Amino acid sequence: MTLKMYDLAAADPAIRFSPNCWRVRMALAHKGLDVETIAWRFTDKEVISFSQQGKTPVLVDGDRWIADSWSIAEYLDEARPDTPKLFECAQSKAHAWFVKNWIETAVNPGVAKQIIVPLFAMLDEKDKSYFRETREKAFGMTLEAFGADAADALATLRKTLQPLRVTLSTQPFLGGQAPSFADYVAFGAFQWARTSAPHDILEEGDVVAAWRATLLEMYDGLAGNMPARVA
Ligand SMILES: N[C@@H](CCC(=O)N[C@@H](CS)C(=O)NCC(=O)O)C(=O)O
Repeated sequence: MTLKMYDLAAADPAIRFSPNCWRVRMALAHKGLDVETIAWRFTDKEVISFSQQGKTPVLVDGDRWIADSWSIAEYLDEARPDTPKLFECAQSKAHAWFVKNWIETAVNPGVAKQIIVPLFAMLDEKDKSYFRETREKAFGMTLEAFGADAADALATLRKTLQPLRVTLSTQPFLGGQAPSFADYVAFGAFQWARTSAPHDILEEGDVVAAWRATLLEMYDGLAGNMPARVA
């Protein structure tokens, strides 16, 4: 039975920008699993109410559902043991857990500054007031005020990426010679930026950009086929 995944979309249903959803799209491709993705909007809460929470990604596998990108990766390795592993062993999973937490606490906040205002403009009209209200409450300021120091935040973000840059200068992937879920977690942040920011967050010649380009091309260009906001 084909897997189904609820995948956050912009007003244009073809634009899928969620970093957490991209982790799972890449993980499914890594495993060679077909998935039907369903464009989901922030305010479509009732559509995924069966999952007892209001966020995507949500994966549906027959009569089972799994929410949360990390839980989905764990589920896929358990439920599809004959497909390539996302976590080769307990130790690589522990390292990927560090990457996830580093991305979420050190990288994503800087990416959010770059994308917040342009992403708002891309959203479906029905999502806009919900997005503005929830994010402004979380930030304690307007979207515009939050994004106002995007240029300074970009310089900081590029410095923050140094551990990734140094690592990828001696090995092609965070997973070593082949990508693991750690790569897809990190890649999600760049795909979020690529679909939503009006500029490239990486400088030309950055080894991180070369790694990103490789991942954009993998799996028949699954991620690269998603239109970028910048050429
Ligand atoms: N820990 C969750 C986070 C999921 C999450 O925050 N999803 C966002 C999209 S990236 C969402 O659906 N937000 C809905 C909302 O804010 O109402 C995961 O890794 O999947």
